[in-house]
Amino acid sequence: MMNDNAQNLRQSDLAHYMHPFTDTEALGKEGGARIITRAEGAHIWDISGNKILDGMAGLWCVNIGYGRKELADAAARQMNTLPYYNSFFKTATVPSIELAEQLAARTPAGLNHVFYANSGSEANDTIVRMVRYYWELEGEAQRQIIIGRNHGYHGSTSVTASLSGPHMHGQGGVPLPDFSHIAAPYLFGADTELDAEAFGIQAAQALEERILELGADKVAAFIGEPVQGSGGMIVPPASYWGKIQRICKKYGVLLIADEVITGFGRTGKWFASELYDIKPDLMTLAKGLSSGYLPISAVMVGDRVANTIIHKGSEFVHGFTYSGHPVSCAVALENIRIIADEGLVENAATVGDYLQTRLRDLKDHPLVGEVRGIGLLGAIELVQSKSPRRFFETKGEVGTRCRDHCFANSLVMRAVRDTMIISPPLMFSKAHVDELLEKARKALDSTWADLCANKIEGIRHVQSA
Ligand code: PXG
Repeated sequence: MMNDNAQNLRQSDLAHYMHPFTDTEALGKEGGARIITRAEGAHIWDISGNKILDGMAGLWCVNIGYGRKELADAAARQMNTLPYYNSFFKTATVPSIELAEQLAARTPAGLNHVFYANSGSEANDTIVRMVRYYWELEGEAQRQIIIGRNHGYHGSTSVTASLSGPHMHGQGGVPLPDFSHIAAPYLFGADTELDAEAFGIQAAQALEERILELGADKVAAFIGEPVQGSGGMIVPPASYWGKIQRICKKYGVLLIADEVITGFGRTGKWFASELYDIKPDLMTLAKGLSSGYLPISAVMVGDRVANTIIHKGSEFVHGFTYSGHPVSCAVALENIRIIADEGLVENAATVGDYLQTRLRDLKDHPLVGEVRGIGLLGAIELVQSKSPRRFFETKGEVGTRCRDHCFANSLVMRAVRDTMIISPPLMFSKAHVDELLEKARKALDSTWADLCANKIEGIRHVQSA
């Protein structure tokens, strides 16, 4: 009965449902989607009853873990009181005001205003309009260009895909004009003799070079994720952000920290901007803001931009029907309460340290070129050869195979090219880390066995262990 149902659902899914970032034809050939039916804590269950450890917290978002009834209750209470009202036309709702106050208090100093949206993409789209409007009001309307980075990810609307790195370009008329990209501070991927400190400075210097190339009077802003997430978990050297900040200041360029992944405890601090001492003019929040229980995002607007827009501007012609949705705001408030009351940020720091230590145990594995991470963000980069360092030419095949082995071992780990990514719920315990590492090693062993048996398409095994 259950299996018939699963089969029918899979067929219906293939017939009607276009998934994001999915090759639907290939999915059909593989037998269709894995259907997830329930979740509790750090585990999810599929329709066949398999219990799977979620090493990705959904899509980097379920920070408090699954199954928290308090959030369902907060949503139900708000739905029964006021399911919807907007914040256009001089109105507001109680939860949207309370959440704005909370966010202004919790985010780094100077970020005192909030503009709500419903996704990270909408928030970053909002930022692009806001930044350009700011420069118009400041009498420098020619400052249009926003500089992002290779491997950056800021969303998939036309504007935010343009902000994102070149891996997001090439389809559907993207990139739009007036976006520029510099290299990421990706030490392991770079062909360099520099140490981390010097490399960080050099990577940041690329921003100054680009600003000068474009003309400082044309550059509106620089955007970066403090730690790049879906581009392959790129943790910058300690020297990087300080230098970036100095360059932005020197040329008056606005600094945008996209904390969609790193916000709300992921790195062991409430916000990664604290970790790297970044003082952004604007900050993007989504995902962990509601732990993914409902869609909501927020732009934190620093005093410099807010003062101009509020005092020099008139109406900012921008907003969404669901900006500041009261139910999403009520859920976000309860989520933030849980993160604070249950010490989940501190837990992310402590269990995160344990995760980083245990990850290093994998360095002896013949496939593992590097492990890296911070807090409850981890990455295992797979290479064809450790020394000399050689990456797989078929970028992604080996990672995908490893991810499939993870699933078969009841573990969700995401593959970015050939880097395996870990971003679990912040309520993860050391026992969860142990479970994850045990399953990850098995998946690595199975991937290695496939490689040695030349079972991965396009790759001939040439490495000696
Ligand atoms: N900024 C960052 C840093 C993100 O990681 C967005 C903005 C866009 O948010 P929305 O809510 O519009 O998706 C993201 C989203 C993946 C994956 O496969 C990552 C994201 C989204 C979907 C998939 O790693 N990050």
